[in-house]
Amino acid sequence: MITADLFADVPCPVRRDEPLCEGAMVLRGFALADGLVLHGAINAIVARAPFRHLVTPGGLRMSVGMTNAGSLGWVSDRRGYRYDPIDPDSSQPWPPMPDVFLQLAGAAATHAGFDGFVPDACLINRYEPGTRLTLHQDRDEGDFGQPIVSVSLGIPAMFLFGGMKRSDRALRVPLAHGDVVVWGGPARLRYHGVLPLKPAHHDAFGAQRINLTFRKAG
Ligand code: MD6
Ligand code: FE
Repeated sequence: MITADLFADVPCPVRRDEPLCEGAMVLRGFALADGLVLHGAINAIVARAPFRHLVTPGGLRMSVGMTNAGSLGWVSDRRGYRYDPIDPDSSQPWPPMPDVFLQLAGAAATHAGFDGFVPDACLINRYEPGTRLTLHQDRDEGDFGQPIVSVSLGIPAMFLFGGMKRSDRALRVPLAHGDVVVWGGPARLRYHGVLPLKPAHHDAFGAQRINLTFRKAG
């Protein structure tokens, strides 16, 4: 196949859909065209609600830096995990969800077959080289009928996509700048995580990976 050989070592020349399982799909390059606008919007959010390292209910400091935009923000402390309308660091509401976030999340969900997705929470994760996210389920949201849309920006990461039990074997899914994962239906409660990031550099984002996860939390 001439075409396969021609593009064999080009990472992601175009947008392309990659099903992971029923209910979960990687939309390669779906956010690429919005990269610069997203970068500016993230910087404006972080100026008001800086990244912080949350503590798990068990007392461990998370290596991923986190902040939020939208009417609800995901937080963790010794009391547990929850969605809170107020940033506990500033005692102010989280910065509002930028239009570009809402548009992108809605379009990605529709593309993957989940129409009418209107997120009220965007968790913003910052990974530096060496940072990881252990296997977990996303189960603090009110309605598991709503999908999650996850946008990867900056340096690449290896995403772990497991099963319904923590001990189930996990697929390894490389995620690059501009990739979007949409996740819902029968896949909504699958375990997942991120392997420790390898050192790398991205022209706009530097030595970090930023992940936006959009949820309907309330
Ligand atoms: C990350 N993502 O990619 C972490 N959760 O940095 C998540 O934890 C996640 O990508 C639910 C659905 C999609 C995700
Ligand atoms: Fe998650």
